[in-house]
Amino acid sequence: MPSKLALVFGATGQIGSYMVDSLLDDGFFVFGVNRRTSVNNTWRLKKALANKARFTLLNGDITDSGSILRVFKELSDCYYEENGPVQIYNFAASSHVAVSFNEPTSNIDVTLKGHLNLLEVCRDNPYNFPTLLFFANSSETFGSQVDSSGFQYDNTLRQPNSPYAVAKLAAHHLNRIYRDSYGMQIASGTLFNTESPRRGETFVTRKITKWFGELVANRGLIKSKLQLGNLDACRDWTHACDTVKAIRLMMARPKLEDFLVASGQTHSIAQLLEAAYQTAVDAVHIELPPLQDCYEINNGFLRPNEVKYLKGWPEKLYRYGWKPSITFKQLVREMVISDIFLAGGKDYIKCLN
Ligand code: G4F
Repeated sequence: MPSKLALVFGATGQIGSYMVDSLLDDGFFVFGVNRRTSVNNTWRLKKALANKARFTLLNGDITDSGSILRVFKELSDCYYEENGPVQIYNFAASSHVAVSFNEPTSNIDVTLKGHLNLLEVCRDNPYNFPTLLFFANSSETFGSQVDSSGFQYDNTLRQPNSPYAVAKLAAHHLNRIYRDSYGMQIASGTLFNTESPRRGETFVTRKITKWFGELVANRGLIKSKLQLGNLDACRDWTHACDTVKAIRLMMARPKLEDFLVASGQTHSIAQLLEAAYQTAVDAVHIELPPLQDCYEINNGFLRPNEVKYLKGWPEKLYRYGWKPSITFKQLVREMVISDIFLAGGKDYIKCLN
């Protein structure tokens, strides 16, 4: 008889894949949902896919209710009442903020209407198994709002600055409405920026660490400069493993509620750039060019409207004993070293401790 059941939408993405790993480590029987694409996008699930006994990757699309229903049917065949409610995680989104300005309709279709489809299927679940639902909300929903203390709190006003953030905020409110109206168990976790070596290459952290990885593999010779946008914006970065621990903790509460996942610290993109550069310099035994020769500002990476400053205070998580285990410096180091390896520059690394 299988153990506890979990269903992860967005399983092939960064946080989704770490969530799958965490649930499998904890003995869950996990279904991941993957939207069919012409290119293989399952590299983050290498470990999970090797666990044929307890991990199944299903094709499905959150924008299509029929496909969600078919996933629920598969799940119902493995459901045993004594194992408790099925845990459902929704990480599926079109998560690139800048892209949402150019493709607002498709962003809202996936991020908002996709989640609404899931809420509706959970509400009228024809297979009757009880569910605990997690929604990955975003700190982008705060827009430019910051408390006078310099933090965003659970109750800080949310005033989105992008189509993506509008979609996330509307879905966040739908969660509250479905919880209050139908007694559904739903947690909406406002995630501040979440990073790791599995981060997509177009987000600023990974874009920077990948570029330094390639610089090292190229023995310090610059092929073309790193192109960046706004270096003054500040972000609150947490390692994806810590984010997943926080979400699991909140999903284990007897009554699900909304919460923030943040490190409580903020750094500018310029500080991130400097930290990644210094990490590379310290890690290798070849000479790297001065930082100012490595990058240039490209206005094409500026956004029509920017969120300038994010720093969250995860009050509820602190109360339940969570705090991040990986510092900003350790996170940057892990990403830079991983990217040096990936680019083929491991022979230039001095030592790994
Ligand atoms: O890495 P980013 O693209 O992440 P952003 O926009 O903060 O969004 C991420 O975090 C949100 C949670 O806070 C998630 F909801 C969202 O899905 C995503 O995971 O950009 C970070 C900052 C921005 O201020 C951006 O303007 O970096 C600045 N930036 C400067 N140069 C750049 C670049 N961002 C990108 N992607 N590429 C650049 O070249």
